[in-house]
Amino acid sequence: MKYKSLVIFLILTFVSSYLFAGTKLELKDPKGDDKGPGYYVYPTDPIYVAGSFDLLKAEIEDKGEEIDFKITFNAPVTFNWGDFWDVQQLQIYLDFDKVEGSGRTETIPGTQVLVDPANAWEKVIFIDPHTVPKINGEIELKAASMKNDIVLPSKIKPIGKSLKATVKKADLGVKKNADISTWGYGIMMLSATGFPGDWCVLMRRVNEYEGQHRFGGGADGAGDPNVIDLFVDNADGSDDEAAIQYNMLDNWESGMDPVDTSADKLTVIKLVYLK
Ligand SMILES: [Ca+2]
Ligand SMILES: [Ca+2]
Ligand SMILES: [Ca+2]
Repeated sequence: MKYKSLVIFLILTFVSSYLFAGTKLELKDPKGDDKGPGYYVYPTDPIYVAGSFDLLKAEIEDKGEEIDFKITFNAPVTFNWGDFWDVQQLQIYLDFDKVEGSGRTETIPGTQVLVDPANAWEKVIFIDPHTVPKINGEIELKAASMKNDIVLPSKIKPIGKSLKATVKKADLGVKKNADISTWGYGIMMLSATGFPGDWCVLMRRVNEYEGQHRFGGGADGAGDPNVIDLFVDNADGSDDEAAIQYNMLDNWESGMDPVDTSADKLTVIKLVYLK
């Protein structure tokens, strides 16, 4: 009898710590809104294949000790020049508690957006094709004040038109039985570069005019968002979400000088909550 209750106790303990393991979330995004605030254009070099920055779907799965994030866009991942893959950089901002003012509102330097204080984030997952020492060096140099809240995946696998990142819950500082369906998600597509601006953590900038390796449609200063696509609203992928994104990313002002930021005003984004 004693043995039997011990077994039951162990089973219940096991079940409760994995209560939410297996939870799967799916976010969708409309096709063709890979234009930031609606008017950005890709760089001219053919390495920036049409659709490479067009987010379509995010599948998030609780695996118990880890969480998988599979992000799908509208062109296959390519492998011509990067340490791992070529052009995409993804940032996934997580709001664990949905408490106004709890967490950070500034984003990784060079992203050039702010997060609504009602959606203030606790951790950001950084998915970039450079080596871990290079990424950590950039974070140390340019984002030291938030380095403890920037989490690198333990594994990233390119699959067709997707990047699948595996992140340890321990690295996010959350319990094994955290309910991922209550979190807020700010999933953004940027472009990676090994030669970023002085203040940018490996992301490619948007300028006034597009160039071989610069997006166009923004400003030569630093006030314009360097975000090309993101999931918004309830992320059901309906066409109206393109307009919501364009409005959300459009509220910026910028001077002409990328170093003198006194005339800049960053736009404010909201995260996606499925519950
Ligand atoms: Ca899209
Ligand atoms: Ca928060
Ligand atoms: Ca979008």
